[in-house]
Parts: sequence; structure tokens; C-alpha cells
Amino acid sequence: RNYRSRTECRGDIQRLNPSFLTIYESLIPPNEEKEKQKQLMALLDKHVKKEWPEARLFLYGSCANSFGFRKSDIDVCLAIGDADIDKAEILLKLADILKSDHLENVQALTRARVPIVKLMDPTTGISCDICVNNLLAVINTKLLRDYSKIDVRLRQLAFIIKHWAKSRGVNETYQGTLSSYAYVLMCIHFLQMRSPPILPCLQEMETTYKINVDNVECSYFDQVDKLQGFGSRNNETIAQLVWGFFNYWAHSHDYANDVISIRSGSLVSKRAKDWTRRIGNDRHLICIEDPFEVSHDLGRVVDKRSIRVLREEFERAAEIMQFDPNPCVKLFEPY
Ligand code: 3AT
Ligand code: MG
Repeated sequence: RNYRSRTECRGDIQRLNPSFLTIYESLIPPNEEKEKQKQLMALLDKHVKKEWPEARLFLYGSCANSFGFRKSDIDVCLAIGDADIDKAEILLKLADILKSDHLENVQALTRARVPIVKLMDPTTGISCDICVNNLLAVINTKLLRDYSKIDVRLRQLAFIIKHWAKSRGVNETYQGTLSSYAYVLMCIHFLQMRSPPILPCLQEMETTYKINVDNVECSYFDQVDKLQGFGSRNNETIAQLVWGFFNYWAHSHDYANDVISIRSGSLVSKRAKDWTRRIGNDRHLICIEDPFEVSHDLGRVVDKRSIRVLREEFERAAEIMQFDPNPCVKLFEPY
């Protein structure tokens, strides 16, 4: 099959905006959920401080980056200053401490890729995963949250794309498709590349926030209040952006040569990163650079089979956005 990149979208595209906005609104978590999360965090903090007075707890992932749906589980990071601690030992101890206080299903999973303690809090109904010293995830959570404050269209687009990916079964890293984190990076990159741009590149601007974590220098412009109205010269709407996003990934992206990079606000070449061939399990069939761990390709989970699944889904979505009379139904049909 040979689709050509489209430059013209359907004439009635604006008609689709209300349906996309309704879906977006229906996925946003209500404020009570934030309160319940705080309540659970306070309880966890009380227990943790008793054992490790210096330790701190941070929320990360979708419960804190502003891209979380309603009724999501929460991700928590326990930060313990000491870098050479034995994580498994900490997690076993943590599970012990938490078991004693009304929490349910407390389990330490010390051999997982990211070792965690899992638990469920019956008071708030929230399930939670706690990891140890995964501070880069806390920092990339802040970066995503800061981007979301600049232009509401990022949050709208990312919610629609995540909802599509979950409905179509392409948000499963263990099956070789992409994480939610990767999809949000794709959305940020897409909005940085609009003309005129809807988002700036915060890491290329003056440094107002700087922290060194695990020997990675993380710095960027975080005074995003000053960037209100940044994208106002661009008046594209959510329907146009969803159309453009799928059209880009279906027909325009150069999978053979390009890496998307929100760090640089542009495309960079696979050759420059030496991501042109398979090394171990990293095949680099779709390349998404992590903003801080720049040697890390979020597309590394994608293999020969799943890249076909992904690209066929992008093509399907692009066709629906171009031709279907009612894209908001077809786009999210369960696979
Ligand atoms: P859901 O709403 O739960 O689907 P999420 O935003 O919680 O989405 P993930 O479950 O993919 O996203 O990941 C949780 C957080 O962990 C998000 C990000 O801060 C961090 N993270 C995930 N994958 C990576 C990765 N490969 N490299 C660095 N950080 C990552
Ligand atoms: Mg999550």
C-alpha cells in the first residue's frame, strides 16, 4: 500500500470539534480524586517517616503529569538519599510497615523491571505502586506537567491519543507497543513542530530549573506562567490536530531516518545518535528520544511485528479522520 502524505484535510473538519471536546471532558478526573490521592499520600508519608525520617514521597506518572484519566491508579516514588541502598531490602521493609495499617493486597515485587510495592487503600479505593529512588521519572513528570500548562490543546490532544491507543490495544509495552509516556512525548513534539508552533522547546530556553539526578543534568525553562498565549498565533483546533497527528505518523514520518526529540524541539537523525542498527534488543524501528536520558529510545520496545501493528493503526486512524462521517465512533472502536 502506498498512501501519499496529505496536505489538505476534509472540508468539514471543524464540525468534529464538539465530539472530541466532549470525549476529552469525560476523561478528565474530577477534583475529588485529587483530594483522595492527597489523603492516601498523607497516610503513606506518616508510615514512611517513622521508619526513614529523611525520606520523601513523590507522585509521578499520569496522576501528577496532568495526563491521567479518571479512576487511575497512582504511581509513587520513595526517595531515600542514600544511592547505594539495596532496593529490594527497602521494599520488603516498606511492605512490612504498610501491612500493619488497613491497607490491602500489600505486596513487594522485588524482581520486576522496576521493583515496587503494590497496595490498595480501601478507604479511598485507590491502588498504588511505590518504587524507590526513581527520580528521573519524578523530573520527567514535572516537565510534562509544565508543558501541559502552556496550551490546553496539548492536554486535549494527548487525552484523545491515549484514549485511542488504549481502545485499539496499542498502549501495551509488554506486547511491543508504546507507553502512555511515549504517546505524550509524541504529542508534545507534534505541537512543537506546528507552524506557527503551539509549544516552545523548554529545554532550549534559558535555564530556570536545574537538578542533577543519577548523573543526568536536567535543566529547562520552567516559568511557564510567562508563556501563556505562546501558541495563540496558531489557531488550529483539536479536530485539525488529531487529523494532523495521525496523518503525520501514517504518511509523513520518516521511520528509516528520523528520531523525534522534544529536547531539541525538532527531528534529529538516527545516524547522529547511532540508532541505525539493532543493538541487543533495541531495534529502533520508531525512535522517540527521552528528554533527559537522551540515550534512551522509548521506541525500543517495538519489534518487527508490533511496528506493523502500530503503523497500520496510524493509517487506519488517518483514513477515518479523513473520510469517516463520524470519526469519534470509529476511531475508538475496540480492536
Ligand atoms: P497511564 O495513564 O497509567 O497509562 P502514565 O502516564 O502513568 O500512563 P506510564 O504508566 O507509561 O504512564 O509510566 C508512568 C511514569 O513513569 C511516566 C513517566 O514519568 C515514567 N516513565 C514511564 N516509562 C518511562 C521510560 N521508558 N523512561 C523514563 N520514564 C518513564
Ligand atoms: Mg501509570
